Amino acid sequence: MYDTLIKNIGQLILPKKGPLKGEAMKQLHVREQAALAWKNGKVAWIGDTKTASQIEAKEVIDAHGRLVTPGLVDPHTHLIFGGSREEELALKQAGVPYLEILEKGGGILSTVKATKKATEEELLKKGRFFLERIASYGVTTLEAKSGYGLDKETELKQLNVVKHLNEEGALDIIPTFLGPHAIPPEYKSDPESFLSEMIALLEEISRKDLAAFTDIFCETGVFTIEQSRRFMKASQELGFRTKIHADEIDSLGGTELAAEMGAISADHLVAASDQGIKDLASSETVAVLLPGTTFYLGKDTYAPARKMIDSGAAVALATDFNPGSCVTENLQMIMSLAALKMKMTPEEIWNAVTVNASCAIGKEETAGQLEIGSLADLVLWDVPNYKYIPYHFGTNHVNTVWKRGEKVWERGESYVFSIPQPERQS
Ligand code: IZC
Ligand code: ZN
Repeated sequence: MYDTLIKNIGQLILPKKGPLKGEAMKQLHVREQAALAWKNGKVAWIGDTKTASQIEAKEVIDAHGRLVTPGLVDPHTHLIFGGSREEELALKQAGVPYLEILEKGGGILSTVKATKKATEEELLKKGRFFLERIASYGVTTLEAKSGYGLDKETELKQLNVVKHLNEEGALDIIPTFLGPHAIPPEYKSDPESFLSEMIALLEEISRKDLAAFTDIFCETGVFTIEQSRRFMKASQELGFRTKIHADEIDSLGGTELAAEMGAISADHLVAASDQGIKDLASSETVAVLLPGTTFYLGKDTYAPARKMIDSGAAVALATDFNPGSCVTENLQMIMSLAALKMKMTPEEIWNAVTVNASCAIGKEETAGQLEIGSLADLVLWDVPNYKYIPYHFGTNHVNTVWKRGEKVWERGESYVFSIPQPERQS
């Protein structure tokens, strides 16, 4: 006896294990007229709708020809922060660049001030609020960075909040320490000392198991390539795998550095050089692309996803959810931007938000796929096929989300319109 059976699934997406590099990203394993059952939070049976009548389950759900996929994975978010930055919208409209706002003490530094002020309880409440919305968009596993403390107390406060939210168990949240996210004004003339302070925190974070990865913002006016290499080396010596915000605005060579250091992911990469792309393709580093950020910063040049995939790199997609440069929890919107602005195909996009995203956060064994024995993290969508999601943008197509077989979000009874039906061959 299974716990739940979903039958009459029009398309069931069963991605192959990642990392999928280059050409392999074009293959998406789709099973039509399928059914799936789980027990004790794990996928226990996958078959045809025809044979599903032999399956006994406590609960049977009729998908009516709709799409079922693994729960989405969002491998880059800045989930925990105090305050918000809507006042900066007018500056953006006036053409003030993102890095200039930061240089003047706004941007990340304004969120740092608000995060220092917030209590752990306030950050927890706010985190829960965002998590519910993230789940509503079909995400069942995500990464969450610190980086709005820039001091020991507040960085640990952020990481403790992530730990607490993860223990509450609605979604799996993978924590990343992003101490070197900006240079505090009092260290402006001595960034090396600030970096040393952040490096000094690594031992305690490791001992308390508060982060799986470390990350650094390698960018003009923030941290240099040399400083990034120093921080990544120190992280690796303590057993952390590393991530890097690389070549987002200026082409500094962070992509090359990520490959050189064997980073688990290199993120942004809008200004990655041809050499950087080559290096990525021959490395195990996953390129995490964040087209929502390019869109939100009002820029026209997106990360060269086509060049990366055609060169043989593994590409993942993420929201970059944060209060400044990409204020959205909606990974479906990112899928549309990937299609429209980076010319990724629907197959590549689905691999990028499932298996490749799970590889970017070290969860390739448990997240982003549906196999017998894998977690029953899945989404029932109010759409007829997988190509429909990037196509119909800016809205939420989710009907129901399960995490470890438990319903964590559903659209509810308000759903009254008939869904688009897949065309059937007679
Ligand atoms: O708060 O602006 N780019 N970090 C690096 C960010 C954007 C987050 C922010
Ligand atoms: Zn980021």
